[in-house]
Amino acid sequence: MSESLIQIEQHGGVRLLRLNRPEALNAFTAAMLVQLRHALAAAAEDGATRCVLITGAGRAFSAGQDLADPLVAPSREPGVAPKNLGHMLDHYYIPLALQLRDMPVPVVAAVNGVAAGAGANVALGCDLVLAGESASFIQAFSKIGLVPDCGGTWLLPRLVGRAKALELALLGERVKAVEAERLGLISRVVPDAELPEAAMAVAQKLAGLPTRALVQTRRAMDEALHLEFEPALRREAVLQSQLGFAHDYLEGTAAFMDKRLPVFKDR
Ligand code: LHQ
Repeated sequence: MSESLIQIEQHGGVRLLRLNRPEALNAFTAAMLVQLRHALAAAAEDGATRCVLITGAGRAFSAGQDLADPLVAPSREPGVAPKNLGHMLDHYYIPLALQLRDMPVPVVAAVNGVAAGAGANVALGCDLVLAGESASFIQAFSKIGLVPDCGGTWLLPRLVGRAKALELALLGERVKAVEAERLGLISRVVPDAELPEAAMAVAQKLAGLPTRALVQTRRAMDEALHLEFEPALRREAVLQSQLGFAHDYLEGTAAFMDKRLPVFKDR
């Protein structure tokens, strides 16, 4: 049997997913995207998993779409009909981006090397993005005549503002991890050797926090980006009502009063 394109490990409450085509810098094939979606769905369904951590095998996070994949590679023969790239997005990348946004647990990206094209935007679509010092981010689309996809046009202006977003997307230049952190594109940079441990520590910390509150925070912030101030305040009140009836609020406040560590359960 061929080696799995997504390696899966369980570390307590953390489900680690490792993109695993290192010979092609973990460039996404259709088969790999299907495996990644299955792995995310399995993590979402597993009640013991309270955080997902995504990283890459070898020297890259992901070089984005595999440009040699027959589903997207244009034929060089005259008269052969061009591929409809929108189908690839409709069937693979859009479901993946939505799945990441709707995960019932927080998702962390540990960017261990280059993240290009859709590889960059999969990472940026995670809730927290840690990167090793030698990692980099490339909006590689313009160089091959395409627009940023896998959420890039939505994520980039929100993360870094329109001016920088356009610079990143139009020039398609490599942005090193330290600069990415300075721009607000990612959460944190750590020395390369410390990335696996630092990312796992962050993931374990998230796994110990009240999952439902974390996921509702992601949802509320995404929604608030297109709300006026007062509707955002009212949305917070609705969510707070729901969370206030849940176990984790009782547990969190009880643990504070009792001067002990809380044990959160809600998902
Ligand atoms: C690759 C790739 C790759 C195949 C490296 N494919 N083999 C969605 C839907 C529909 C259509 C199209 O697109 C999309 C979304 C997208 O993601 S579009 C953007 C696709 N990605 C790119 O354009 C990036 C292409 N790769 C690169 O620019 C470079 O490889 C980077 C800057 C990522 C890394 O450069 P180097 O460190 O110099 O490595 P390398 O170029 O030597 O690559 C190592 C190997 O990986 C090499 O294979 P080889 O057999 O020669 O060792 C590359 O061919 C292969 N590889 N990216 N996307």
